[in-house]
Amino acid sequence: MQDVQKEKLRLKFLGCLLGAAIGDALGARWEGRRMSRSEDIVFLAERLEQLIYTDDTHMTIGVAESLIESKGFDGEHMAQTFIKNYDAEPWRGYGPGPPRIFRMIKDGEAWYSAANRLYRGGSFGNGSAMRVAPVGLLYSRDLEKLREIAYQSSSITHSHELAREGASLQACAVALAVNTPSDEDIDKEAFLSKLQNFIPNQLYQEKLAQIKELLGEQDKAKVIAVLGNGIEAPRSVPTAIYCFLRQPQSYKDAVIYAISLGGDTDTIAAMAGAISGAYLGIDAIPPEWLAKLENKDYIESLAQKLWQLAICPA
Ligand code: AR6
Ligand code: MG
Repeated sequence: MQDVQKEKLRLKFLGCLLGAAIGDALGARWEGRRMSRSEDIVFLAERLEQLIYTDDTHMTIGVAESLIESKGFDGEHMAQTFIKNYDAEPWRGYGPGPPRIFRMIKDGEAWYSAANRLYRGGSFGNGSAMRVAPVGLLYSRDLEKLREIAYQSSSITHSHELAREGASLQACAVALAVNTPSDEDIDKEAFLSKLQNFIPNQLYQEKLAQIKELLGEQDKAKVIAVLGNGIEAPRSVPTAIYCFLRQPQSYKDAVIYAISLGGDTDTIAAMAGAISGAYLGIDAIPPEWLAKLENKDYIESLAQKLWQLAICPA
């Protein structure tokens, strides 16, 4: 790869992880609300002194740390990284499931089986899709490997098929965004077709078809009714992809629109922000938002190390 190509890729890696963290931190202020006006979200974003992220980013950091330290996926290492991070900052707003799984693993359950004991058939919450962006970045040039690692990283806490497929779909969207040059317009239909070819699950297939139908839709209530804005992976991952595809040329518009839909705003904005940042690169993120992000330098350093690993695998 030429140096100029490598540098463009670096900016995309930074844009993805920082874009996800900012989406999470901005969205967290609106979590659980109904629809909001874009002007109100922008107004609050301008007034906030600091952008404090939640479990979405905390776990994304864990995924990135583990992939970097292990030079690839190591389930035991990733599970222990999640546990270490959770023990240090349990107040980040974790969903109900993961802390229970961390306890089981601490008590001796294997990392690959603990999650099966939660809920019926494992969790289908969006907790494994919200943190999967580093997998999408690192394996963007090998979608079968990406699928396998997305499944496995999901299985640590979310073993239900809908969570595993949701995580792989989000990782694939990040990878396609990374692989599309930012000075090239996104072909929305081609982007959706590639996702449809990638995902075997029927429900996600239907959701991707609905995204296409909704691209010109002005009525947010209809978007929410069809795609959802909830905590379940199938009611949030397709929504995040939609938020990106609606306004692919503006990171700010994609994230603000995601938050304006209400519901699980931090997670949907984090996932939309990850895809948008991966396409447009860090330069598309408003500098005043970047400057206010908690632990920005650390998140940036993780993105940088992931990039180094991606261009020069061990
Ligand atoms: N059956 C019934 N309900 C379920 C099932 C199931 N098989 N699986 C999940 N749920 P959880 P997360 C419901 O606990 O995915 C933070 O706020 C159930 O109500 O695995 O890590 C983040 O910002 C369960 O409590 O947590 C994200 O928004 C819920 O889905 C979110 O939490 C969440 O599943 C991530 O949560
Ligand atoms: Mg959330």
